[in-house]
Amino acid sequence: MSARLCTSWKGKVEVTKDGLKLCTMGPGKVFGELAILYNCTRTATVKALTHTKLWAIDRQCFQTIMMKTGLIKHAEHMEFLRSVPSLQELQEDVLSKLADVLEETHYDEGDYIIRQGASGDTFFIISKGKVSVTQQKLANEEPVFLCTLSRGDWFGEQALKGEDVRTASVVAADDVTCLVIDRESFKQLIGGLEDVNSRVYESAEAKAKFEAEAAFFSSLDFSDFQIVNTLGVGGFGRVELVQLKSDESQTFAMKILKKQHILDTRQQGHILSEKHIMQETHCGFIVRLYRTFRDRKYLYMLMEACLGGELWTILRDRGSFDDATTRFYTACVVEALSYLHCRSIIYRDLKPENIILDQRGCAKLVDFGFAKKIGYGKKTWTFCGTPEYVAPEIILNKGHDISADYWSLGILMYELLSGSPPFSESDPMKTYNIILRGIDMVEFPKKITKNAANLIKRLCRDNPSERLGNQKNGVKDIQKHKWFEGFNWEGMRKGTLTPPIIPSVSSPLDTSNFDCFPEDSEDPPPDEDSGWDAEF
Ligand code: 6JR
Repeated sequence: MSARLCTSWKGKVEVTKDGLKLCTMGPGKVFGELAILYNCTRTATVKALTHTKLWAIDRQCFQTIMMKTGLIKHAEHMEFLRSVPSLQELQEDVLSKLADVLEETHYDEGDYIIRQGASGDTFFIISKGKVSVTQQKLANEEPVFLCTLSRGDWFGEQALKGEDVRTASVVAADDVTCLVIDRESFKQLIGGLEDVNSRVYESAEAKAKFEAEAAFFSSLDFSDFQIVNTLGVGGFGRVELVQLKSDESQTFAMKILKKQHILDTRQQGHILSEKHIMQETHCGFIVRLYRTFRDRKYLYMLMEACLGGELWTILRDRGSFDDATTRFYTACVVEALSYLHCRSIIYRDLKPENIILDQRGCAKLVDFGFAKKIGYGKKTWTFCGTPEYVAPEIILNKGHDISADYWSLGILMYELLSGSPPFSESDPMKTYNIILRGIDMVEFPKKITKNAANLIKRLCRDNPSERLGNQKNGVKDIQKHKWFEGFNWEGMRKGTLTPPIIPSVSSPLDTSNFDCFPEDSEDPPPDEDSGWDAEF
């Protein structure tokens, strides 16, 4: 007789093996499954103790049902996976593989799904319920709550990306179902996804600070500010130094953009991306964007005021910088680029005009009009940047990625050390021509030291994959270069290193480090309410 799986609904049976009694079973218990599941001979003997009635399913039937449930589960998982925002980029066949390898796991409220400090080999996607993420700074300290995650969210990638160690604890906040994926499948199927790959977490302290700050700024109204003076003027509009009426010592830079001008120059996409990128960016070497406002004529960006002035102005006044001064500013930019690149953001507009000093003399990147978030290992094709700073692959329209910023970093170093960029001609076409001839055709002035020249040449390689910063060790290769030997990176990050130029800034209202601009006498631009800026 072919093997059958049985469940009794009346009576009692006894299980024995080699003459030894193993157990007795009453109504509702299932037996006979092992031979069916594993296609082996019966592992024990089952004997009726009383008059017994059973339900029985034969192997064929059992397997058909199991297969059907398997297919149904697979289809369910597919449908769910398709709905997960971070997995949108995955092809159907990859999703199907994922649905094959994942395992569904259930947790009750209070269960630890992940413990901070443990080593980890799995990645989780929540299909039901909520989890809370907490973190302890020290083993005996109270854990700090970080966030709640729910259906469609995922976690556990950090241990698979880096050190193997769980960076936080994850606890089920109610009945939770997770789809669990092992390290190998994660690496092959998910690890390369933009969302998963570019997620970087802030520490609990930083998070708390930025949340409080965000709450403060969102409580303010446009009319809470008044203009102090003008910091800059361009075709786009103006940058004004503004102060809080309620606390005049609190000043900010308010960038005011004419909506009609944005539309005329088709910059809508760039402006929205600038807002989104800057608003998420919390780096000491990048100007902060606190919040935005808009009305019918203008968009407003409320930013950190950096009253030390533009690096461009200082360079213009001094002609060039010595090695140590250039090293400090270059290091600030390296920090900023490394912050952005970790998050898959290319900056694309490096030049002295876009670097400003705060009152301490620390350099920060400003103007994110060309910044773009790109997928891991992806390229982009928009031609942008300033001719003198544009990398050859952009000119040749070959597609570019974060390595284009390292090219510009080399150009920046050269310009700061010598006073003008290495490739510079009266018209952009000529500039592009000499860029394509390469850095080895440039004669370096004497004041650029051997080590500096070496670093510039290793940043400005024609082939993007040969550029320092874009190799296996990333930005570390730049930080370890001979030209930076002995530089106090940690002091610069913490702000304990004294900057080479300390600007004179007498108060939060002092705009003397900026050129003078006439008051706004232009006619106001027309209203623009096509609505493209709804998310601004
Ligand atoms: N931070 C998982 C969710 C956070 C969060 C902050 C941190 C670390 P894992 O928790 O992957 O396991 O997926 O390490 O494999 O705000 N998660 N929110 N981790 N780490 C983790 C993430 C998920 C636990 C978070 C997380 C930090 C801050 C400063 C070091 C230093």
